Order: sequence, then structure tokens, then C-alpha cells
Amino acid sequence: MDEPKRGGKSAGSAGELSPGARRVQASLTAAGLDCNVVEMAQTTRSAQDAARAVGCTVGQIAKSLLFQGAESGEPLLVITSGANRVDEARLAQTIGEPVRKADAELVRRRTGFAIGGVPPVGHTEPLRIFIDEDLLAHPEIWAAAGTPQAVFKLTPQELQRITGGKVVRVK
Ligand code: 5CA
Repeated sequence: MDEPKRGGKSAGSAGELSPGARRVQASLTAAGLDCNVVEMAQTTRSAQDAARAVGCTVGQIAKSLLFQGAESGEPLLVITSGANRVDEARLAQTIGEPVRKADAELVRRRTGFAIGGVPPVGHTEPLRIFIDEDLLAHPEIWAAAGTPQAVFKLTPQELQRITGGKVVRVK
């Protein structure tokens, strides 16, 4: 594992984080989660990048992917294991309407973050959230923290608690 550029620091020193990562740290702290966003020297833009940077398996990376109901336009965030590809037909069954992937502009507008750094919390407005059941198989997982170099570690139970996400099968 590479040394984080800034990390292993208390939430109180999160002022050193870049602005996007700082917003995520603030959300985590507000949710009562005792964990620290770390900014890595290496990119964590994709799940593979993130796994390489932190030294975990791709399956332990929690990807936050934005979809949209094709009829309602309602955005929904699916937090999925980096090892999985979301089955859109299954997701459509879960929500009762066809879905499509959000484009980069919608991702930014509805989450407040750009693709590659979209976190599971700290969004512009509350989102309907689903969590991939496969994430629960890992004692620890890592999620994006607002920028393509920022991540944080938590347990799947903590992820459930801070997002209020519904655990579903996505693949
Ligand atoms: N920081 C990493 C690990 S948590 C990360 O954010 N990974 S991710 O998988 O959640 O974010 C990248 C995802 O953004 C890709 O899997 C892909 O689904 C999506 N994506 C990439 N480019 C586009 C695009 N042009 N439009 C819509 N979605 C995109």
C-alpha cells in the first residue's frame, strides 16, 4: 500500500484535504462515523485503480453508480461491489420501471461530484440508494471520497447505516 498523501489523521485535521474530500469527511463525521478520508498519491478513479492503491481486492471497492428511472427521471444510486456489473434489467424489476445510466452531467448535478470520485454519502440532495448484497461478504470495504484520489474505509454495516440504502442483489 502506498503511503497516503494525507491520511491517518483525525477528522479535525481534514482541513488539509482537497475541497471535495473535505466535504465527504464532513458528511462522514456528521453521520457519526469514526473514519478518515485519505488522499492517495496514486489515482483511485476506477475500482481497479482504487484496489491497487489501497491494496485490497476489487470486490472490496464500493462503486457508487448513478442510474435514472427511464420514465420518472428519478435518480438512484447503486453502491455495488467493484467485482460486479449492475444488471439493469434486475434493477428495473427492483424499482418497477426501466433504468438507464446517468450521464456525466447528471452525475455531477445530482451528487455534487464528478465521475471517478462519487462517494456514497454527502450528495447535493438525498438520493434513493441501493447496496449490492455482495459488499456484505467483506469485513471491510473502501469507497470513493469525492475526488479520483480520495477514499475511505468502512464496514458494510456502517455503509448501510450512513446511507440508509436498501440491500439488494444487483448482478
Ligand atoms: N473512485 C472509484 C472507486 S470507488 C470510482 O468512483 N469508481 S466507479 O466505478 O464508481 O466510478 C467510475 C464509474 O463511472 C464507471 O464504472 C462507470 O460506470 C461510470 N462512468 C464512467 N464514465 C462515464 C460516463 N461518461 N458517463 C456515465 N458514467 C460513466
